[in-house]
Formats: sequence, C-alpha cells, structure tokens
Amino acid sequence: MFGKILIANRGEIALRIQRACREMGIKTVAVHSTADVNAKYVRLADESVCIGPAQSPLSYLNIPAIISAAEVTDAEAIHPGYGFLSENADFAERVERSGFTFIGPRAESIRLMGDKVSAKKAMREAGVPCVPGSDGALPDDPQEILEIARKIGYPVIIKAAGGGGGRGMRVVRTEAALLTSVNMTKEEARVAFGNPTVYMEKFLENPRHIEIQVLSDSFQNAVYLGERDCSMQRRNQKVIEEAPAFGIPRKLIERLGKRCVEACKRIGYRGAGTFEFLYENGEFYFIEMNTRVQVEHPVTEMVTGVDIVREQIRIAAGERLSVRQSDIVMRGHAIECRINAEDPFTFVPSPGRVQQWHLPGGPGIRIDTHVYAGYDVPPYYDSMIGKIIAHGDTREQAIMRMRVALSELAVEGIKTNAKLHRELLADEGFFQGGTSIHYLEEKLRHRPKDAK
Ligand code: MV4
Repeated sequence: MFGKILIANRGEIALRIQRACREMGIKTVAVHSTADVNAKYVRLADESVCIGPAQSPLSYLNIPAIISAAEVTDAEAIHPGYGFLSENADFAERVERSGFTFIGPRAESIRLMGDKVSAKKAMREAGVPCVPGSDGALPDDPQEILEIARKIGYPVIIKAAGGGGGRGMRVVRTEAALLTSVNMTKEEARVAFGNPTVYMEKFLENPRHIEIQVLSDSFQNAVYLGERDCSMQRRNQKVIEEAPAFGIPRKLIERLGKRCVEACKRIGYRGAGTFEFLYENGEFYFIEMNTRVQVEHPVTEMVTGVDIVREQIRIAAGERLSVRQSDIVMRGHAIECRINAEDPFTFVPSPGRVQQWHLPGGPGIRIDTHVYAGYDVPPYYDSMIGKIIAHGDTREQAIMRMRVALSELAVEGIKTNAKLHRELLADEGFFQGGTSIHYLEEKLRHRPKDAK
C-alpha cells in the first residue's frame, strides 16, 4: 500500500479523499491555490504545497506544478478527485511517466471514453445497449447524412465526439434543419474541443438519467454497485441524486449491471467508473462513461456500504477488490442534495464569508463538506460547497430524514440553494418518484420568482 498520496483537488472531495487515506494509514499531501491556503483540508493534511494563483488553469490544472509537488513531498500516488484533471488522459500519462501512480483508470481507458464515438463503439461491441444512431462519426457527404437520419427517424440529436456532459449537442426535428445543424455543431465542436467530429443519435424526448457504478481491479475482477438516478438536474448540473432508482425492475438493473461488468473486463478497465444511461419506456441506452469518482458517489456508498474511494486507492496500489458481486447487497434508500453557494432563484453564484454554519445530523445523515463558520467561499471555482446525504430503510424514510436535515441546515453570510431543496423535498412529483430529466426545469418555469 502507498505510504503517501497527493490529492490533486480542492473542496469537499479533497477532504473526502483525505479521510479515506487517513483511515488507511496513508499520509496525505494537499496541493492548493493561493485562494485555498486557509482551507480546512489543507490544514488537516500532513503536508501542503501551494501550486499557483487562484485561477484554476494556473493551479489545479497546472500539471507541471502538481507533479513537482509530488516530487518534493515524495508522494507515491496522485488522486485527481472529480473535475479538474480527473479525466485528462495526458495528465494520467505524465503522472505515470514521472514515476507516480495515477489513482484512476489507465490513460488509454480515459482516452477511449473521452472520445464519445470510440466509447460508444467499444460499449456496443461489449454488448452494452446504446442509443440507436450513426454507429460512428458522421460522414462528410450530405446525402449520406440525410440517409442516416431517415433510417434513425426524427427527432435526432447531433453530438460532438469531444463533448460530453451536455456540451456540444443539438436536437434536430426536421430534415430541412439537418444539414445546417450538423455544420453548426461541427464548427462549435472544432472551436470548443479542437475536434469537429460529430455523431448522430435518435433523440429521446423524456428519459431518466440512470447510471451504474462499477469497480474493476487489475485481476479481471469487476463488480457493479447498483445504480443511481440523477434525473433531477438543471442545465446539466445534477441537483438531487438517489439510489436505487425508483420503479425500475431489479431484473433490468441486474442484467444491465452484468453487461457493464463484462464491458469493464473486456476493455481491461481498472478503477472506479460510471456508465451513464438514458432510460425510457423500460429500456436502457448507454450515452457516456465517466472514468472518475463522481460527486454523487456517497448515495451508492450509503446503500452498499462499500467505500468507493478506499477501493480506488486499493485498486491503484495493485490490490484486489475487497468485495465480490455476491457480497454486494443494496440496503434501503439514499438521497443526496447538493448544496451550492448560489441564489436560490437566479442561480447566480454567491461567494463570500460564511457567517453561520449549522449542519444537520442524526440517524442516516451524512454530510460531506469542507466548509466551516468563518470560511470564505472563493469566487473562482464551482459553487458546490457540500452535500447532504440521507439514508433510510425506504425511500419514504430517506425523504423524511432529508426534510428534517434541510430544516436543520442554517447558513448565513452567503446565499445557498437550500430553499430550492426544501421545495423539491415537498414536491408531489418528486415524492411520487421516477421523474424525467426535464422535470426540474419544467417546474422552475412555473415557479414564482419573488417568493423569498
Ligand atoms: C441525449 C438526450 C436525449 N437523447 N441523447 C445531455 C448530457 C449528456 N451526457 C447527454 N445528454 C443527453 N443526451 C439522446 N439520444 C438528452 C440528453 C440530456 C440530458 C441527459 C442526462 C441528464 C440531463 C440531460 C439534460 C438535457 C439533455
């Protein structure tokens, strides 16, 4: 096992990774920007290194600075967390070439999944169900493009191979709009991702976003840790996640989970990963794979009891998974509310000093946050400042516990989206369960904007 790990991230996930390390007796190195010098996880780390100014490109995305920090502190491995460099194949490669272990998949797997065309091809070949589409990049010939869309049937969606997470896509509803839309998406993709390659899929009108969590070691062992429902989102930012997904037959999930496990073995995947699916009319359609630990991993940890970050570290150290598939039992239900420093009506970020910070507690409540009273939320990074996770024997109990938790949460000095969460936890549609990816945005369209 590693003696020392460098955590190449900030905020709540830096603290989360640090906790796993300390539990495992591993020393930690925090790297931070000048804006995060007083952060809690920096103070709690065994060592810390300032890697640059506040702006992410100069610090948390500064590869030479991070590798130098690992060198001067004699760290053996680097955990990238989520966001920042976590899905950067070049970073993974440079970490390994410098003699450190990257806590994540092989660079080759990150690259394979980073290109959405090659990801889909690999998954289709591995027997994972995909959205019907162009089976690869769109050709240049307009007639061929029209023919592909005719075969798929309108509406279709054009997606950039270099995109993902909702960036670089366009819905096309008529043949008249097709070729212009393809060209516009290509141009945008060339500018945004340096890659004009696009592909086409049938556009699903009202799906849910369901994802399967997997863990895979270097010995051809892979397991799936059930699913998460991440449909409650606004502008591709998840707001609430839960596990298991309400109303989906277990048999379907099991069949899908086994396919994902088989796919991991087939591509020699190593580490934690998430297969993203759209779910509509009882069918799953693969869209993307994430090759990192995700923000919402705690809901899976709460229902399975598996420590995903610990497993990531074990896998990277060349150890075997500590669980077999038969050990994994989903117990109860978990819901996560992401707490953002933002206006609850306009969603404009609200950085600044946290004057009061009272956190909920009690049975089944987990809080992942790096914030404390007196902390300054910097304006430079993502506005998520913490997560409340509620677990219960049933979905109803998890909801009740989350309602109580939200009622206990008191934050002053900055604005947060707690009010939005309280409304959602009182929402009839949410209570019923199984809402689509459009539910929240539709609800917000009818929400009174002044009711403060
Ligand atoms: C789709 C889709 C409908 N049909 N693909 C957006 C994020 C990216 N991961 C894929 N996305 C979508 N792909 C087909 N063929 C609808 C979305 C989508 C979406 C998906 C998951 C979560 C939120 C979303 C919000 C808008 C659109």
